[in-house]
Amino acid sequence: MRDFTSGYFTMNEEDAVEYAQVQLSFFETGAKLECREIGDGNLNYVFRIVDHETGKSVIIKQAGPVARISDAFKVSPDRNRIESDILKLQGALVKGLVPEIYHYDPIMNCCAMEDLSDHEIMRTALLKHKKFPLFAEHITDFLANTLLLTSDVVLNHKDKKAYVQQFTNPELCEISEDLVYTEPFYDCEQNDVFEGTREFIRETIWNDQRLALETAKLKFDFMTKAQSLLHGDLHTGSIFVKEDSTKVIDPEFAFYGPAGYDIGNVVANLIFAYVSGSIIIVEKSAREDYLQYIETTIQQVIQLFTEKFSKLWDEKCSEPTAKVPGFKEQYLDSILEDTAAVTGLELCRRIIGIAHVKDITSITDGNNRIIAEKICLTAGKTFILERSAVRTGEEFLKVLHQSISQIKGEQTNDSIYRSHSISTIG
Ligand code: SR1
Ligand code: MG
Repeated sequence: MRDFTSGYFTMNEEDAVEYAQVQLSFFETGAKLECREIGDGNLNYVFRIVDHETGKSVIIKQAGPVARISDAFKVSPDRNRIESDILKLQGALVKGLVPEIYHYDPIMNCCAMEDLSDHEIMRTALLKHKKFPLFAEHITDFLANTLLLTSDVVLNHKDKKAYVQQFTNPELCEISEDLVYTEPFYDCEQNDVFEGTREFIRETIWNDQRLALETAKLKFDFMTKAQSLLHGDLHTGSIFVKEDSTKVIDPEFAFYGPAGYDIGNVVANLIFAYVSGSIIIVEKSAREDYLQYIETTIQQVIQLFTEKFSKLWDEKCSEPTAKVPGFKEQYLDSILEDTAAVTGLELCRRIIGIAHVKDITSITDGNNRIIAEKICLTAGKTFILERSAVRTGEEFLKVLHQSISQIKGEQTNDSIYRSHSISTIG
């Protein structure tokens, strides 16, 4: 019998079953449980435990002392507390869009939560070119509510400062400061560059002093702008979807930062799906149909967020100075500028840095992967440098289309690139 109460250890599948039997009052006593470790993220262990007789199931998520992606990342298992706390808070702020937390254990650094196995990870689903027409509606409910209702615009300022303390997350923030804002923008040893793209990265990203200056400014915004309680890692691997439902998971990078960080992550990861689909889908009408869906979704995410945030502000704003005419518009404008910047940062860092996205790495033809990477980097750099000119969904799409045209124009060998797919949308 394992002792779960005297000290932390990382569990295996057998331990997780015993944990569920002993520490959770979720299953019947004596239930025959089966467990599988299903985590495919960079950091944690995720156990799915099922009682096949009753059909009941639960997820136990445990934070290890080092990241799965590399032992070099020593990350405090306290992130599991942050994740449990924020999921409870987000569940109260916006119903039905996050998993329910049943139990948190500060010794074993694990939590038990609702099993969402009837959903699929959004990145995996998008790689199969599935469409989720309600996604933009759901994710903008999540973004507008969580980002506005945790800010000084709505909260009593002492309560907000207590949240800032509760969600101070130095080690996970340091990972983002390094992996998102620093390493991709110089020839850092830890970067993981696809060799065929290296020279383009050197010329376009590493040798650009203006880009270095702008990313430095953005890094200081990330570290100092305690605007909203962020999810902190809202890529399509942190979102579960099915046709009529969206669930945001994995908020262990949560902290108080610039609201545009979460929105920019959503938009950038839709762009990865777009660039990937534009290259991988061979059949013309299927490709056009899928790309049209992603374009509409990007456009809707920006538009619906803007509308919902503005309406919610009118209903919930409690800070008198924030009611001064013009203040809301200026505040929203700055969130959208940050959104454009973070879209650019995420597009660059997933190509250059250590943590990639399958949308791009699963492109097996080397030349096509180089093209996809160059499109992402060109768009990424433009979003960062031109962020003050990007506000609407159309403007986001314009940067994407122009980047595609620019890279397409540079290709000397058209046979490696399905130009007809891009010219219909460029
Ligand atoms: C060491 S963690 C690498 C990346 O995985 C997470 O999901 C975050 O995106 C982080 O940057
Ligand atoms: Mg994660």
